[in-house]
Amino acid sequence: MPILESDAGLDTASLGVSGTNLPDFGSASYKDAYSRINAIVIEGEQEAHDNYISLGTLLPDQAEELDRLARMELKHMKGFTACGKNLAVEADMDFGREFFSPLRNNFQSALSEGKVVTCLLIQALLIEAFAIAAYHIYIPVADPFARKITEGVVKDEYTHLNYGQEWLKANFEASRAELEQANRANLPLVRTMLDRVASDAAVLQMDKEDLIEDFLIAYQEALTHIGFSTREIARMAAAALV
Ligand code: PL3
Ligand code: FE2
Ligand code: FE2
Repeated sequence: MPILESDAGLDTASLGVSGTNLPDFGSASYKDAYSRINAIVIEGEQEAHDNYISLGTLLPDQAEELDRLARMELKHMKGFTACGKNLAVEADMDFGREFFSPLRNNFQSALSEGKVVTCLLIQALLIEAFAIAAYHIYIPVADPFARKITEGVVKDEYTHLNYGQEWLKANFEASRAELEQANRANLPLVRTMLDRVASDAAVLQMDKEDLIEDFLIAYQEALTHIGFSTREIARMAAAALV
């Protein structure tokens, strides 16, 4: 597929006439949207690394395992950095940092209070479910280089979600009240993040409703596994509607 220099407002990505179903990865509008999405992903992977290291300070007996998870996140970050370079896109890292600031602030205050349950809900459930949804929806519309990288990454993200859900399952009764509270405080932030990324994601041919659906499936499956009932999960999901 030829990658053409496009005129503003008339690029093949938005018209979907590139000859295949894939976007025009070289168009100005694709690269502009990618500069923000790529930054979100790079920042998200970097913060995920930092968060797993921080969790190791709250769970010293788990520090080795958490260190292993953290190292995977650095590998992801490097992979997605390469994806941007491959498309000659410069990631807008100021945007990426700002995008994550509400969740980052909540994680940091939970960390300073030693609230391991809240930290796990934010990083291992919400952020990982968000990443799993985003990467799933991205893979079929990614350029071949990024598709290969993202396919490798998404497998790891299940490992991370799984880590959080197993710990919370093993400590369910003691964690239940804090989980509900942390969900109420943080699920609306994820909803806002999805809303904010929707227009750029659309340029990458990623559909917002698909993202929400995939996110809710991953998140609700995790809550089920941890031990919540269907009714409790419905009540928790409703926190995102307010
Ligand atoms: C945890 O391991 C990583 C956290 C990253 C969060 C990713 C959010 C993604 C937002 C929408 C992105 C589309 C995917 C495009 C990939 C270049
Ligand atoms: Fe990751
Ligand atoms: Fe992860």
